[in-house]
Amino acid sequence: MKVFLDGNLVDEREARISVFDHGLLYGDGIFEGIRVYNKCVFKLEEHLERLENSAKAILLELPWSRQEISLAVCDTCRANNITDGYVRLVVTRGRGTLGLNPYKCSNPQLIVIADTIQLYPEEYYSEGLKIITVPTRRIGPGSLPPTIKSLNYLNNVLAKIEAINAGFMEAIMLNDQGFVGECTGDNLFIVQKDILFTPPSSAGALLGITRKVVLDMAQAIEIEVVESNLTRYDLWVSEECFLTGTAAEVVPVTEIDGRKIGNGMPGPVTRGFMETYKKLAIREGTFL
Ligand code: PXG
Repeated sequence: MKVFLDGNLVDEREARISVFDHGLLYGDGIFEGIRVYNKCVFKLEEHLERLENSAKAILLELPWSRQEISLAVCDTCRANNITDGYVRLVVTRGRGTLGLNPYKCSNPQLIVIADTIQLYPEEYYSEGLKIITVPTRRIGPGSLPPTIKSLNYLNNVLAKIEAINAGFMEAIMLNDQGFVGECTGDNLFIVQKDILFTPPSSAGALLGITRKVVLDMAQAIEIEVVESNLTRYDLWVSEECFLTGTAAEVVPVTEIDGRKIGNGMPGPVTRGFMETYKKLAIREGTFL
């Protein structure tokens, strides 16, 4: 496999990063996960815009133009013959000294990995996921804005471990106020009385690209959308629930904390979004 590193496409075995890179030493960096459908990169501009915002928020000056990064993504996909796959774009703070000071770092590193994607088992989409709330709370916006897609995922990793150890695939993370934030790598939606609800970023949600696609689809079909604080109770008594993410796309949830959601099967609103999303994903995108 060829990966893009430091301006070149190199064999993955030759792709080396300094042990003094603060991306490794302190998780000081940012990333994006992007899908390729049918030789087209889905929502590339949106991902690059979010990357730029993440960089700005952590005072990391990107030494590459958006066009250069875009080219690196497309070149890496082409070099690996990716027609359908997943692109992991990572920007690290670069090589520095021991100690947190990012101003001692130079040469941020741009890494692009383009691979095929391991999709979730089909039964999750037909039967729905069973998920639970876990003890680990989402880091509050006052500590780390959830809108920054940073390389610090330990908070989410701990929550994921708790879910897996309890026999579940995915975890709901609450914020310090006890409101629903999101899942470990997906945003969360519920449907109640024909209204679509999702937590705002102030509650701890990443502003997901897939979340935005769903919000736009809802607007197009005139489903009312409310971004508001949600409690576990709101989830338990919801008629429908689903998760969104670049890898998962739109995945139904049919059980939360042992409570059946709706009739225990994916509901009509969720199924509508799943279908429309699939159609959009293969129709739109930046051609490789
Ligand atoms: N919340 C979090 C915390 C995420 O990391 C999403 C929501 C969904 O956002 P998008 O923009 O994908 O609709 C994410 C998504 C990876 C990886 O390994 C990426 C994510 C999550 C887990 C793993 O590339 N990002």
